[in-house]
Amino acid sequence: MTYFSVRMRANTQGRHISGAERIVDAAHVAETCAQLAQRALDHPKGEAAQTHLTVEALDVAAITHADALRVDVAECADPDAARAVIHGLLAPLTPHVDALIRETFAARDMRGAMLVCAGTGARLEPDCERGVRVSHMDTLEYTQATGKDAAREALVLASKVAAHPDVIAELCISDDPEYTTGYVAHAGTYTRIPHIKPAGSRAGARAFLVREGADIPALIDYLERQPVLIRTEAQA
Ligand code: WAQ
Ligand code: MG
Repeated sequence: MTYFSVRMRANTQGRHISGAERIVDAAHVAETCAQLAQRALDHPKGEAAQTHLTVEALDVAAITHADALRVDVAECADPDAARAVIHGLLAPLTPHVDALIRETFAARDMRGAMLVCAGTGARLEPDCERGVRVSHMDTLEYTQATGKDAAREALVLASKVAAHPDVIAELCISDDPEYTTGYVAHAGTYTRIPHIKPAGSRAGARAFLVREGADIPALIDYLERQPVLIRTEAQA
């Protein structure tokens, strides 16, 4: 079967409005284009003035598969409790945990994720303002998705990222001021973290904790370009 990467990005006078992508078979390309085009028009930031759709045939032999992470939910009543949960999960993995958490909460308006070396705490990506943008991933089975489903899309992204042996963990905070559930992915588990930030906060970023000595160009190539289909529990 042929698969296609279908990607949408939309802007209004250069301001990014919306972006989303799927990997689907030929029978679902037209429907997916329609859904993504509609999504750019329905975005809460306003109807996009320009929407770009890309449909790219994938080499089937190049597509790899990975299992979805297990989903767990931490009990957190407020951002202080959330901070303690994040610290508890990440502190065993790097001596630079405090800087990692501080920088992730301080970052604004990045399009991609920070790559942070677990051993040294150094930033590893070539463009630290932009970060590294993960692309070319979806669920193995076709799922119809009309609106934005943040939790589903985040689980797919986190499962692709975690499948690379040089990524030890991920910390994610949505940049939507009203979406206050974030997550930490580590050791096969995606731990949802409610109240990771107060409602109205403009914080929002991702950080990938990377093994010291990793081949960074190879890791970035995997994150940006390797097509990965994620087996979710429903399909197991
Ligand atoms: N690759 C790398 N980093 C990205 C990407 C990407 N494709 N998309 C977004 N980011 C970075 C960027 O810095 C954003 O500011 C930040 O992540 C947050 O992106 O289970 O919606 O799209 O309910 O706002 C978590 C769901 C939702 C938790 C996260 O992220 C749950 C979310 P957003
Ligand atoms: Mg967002």
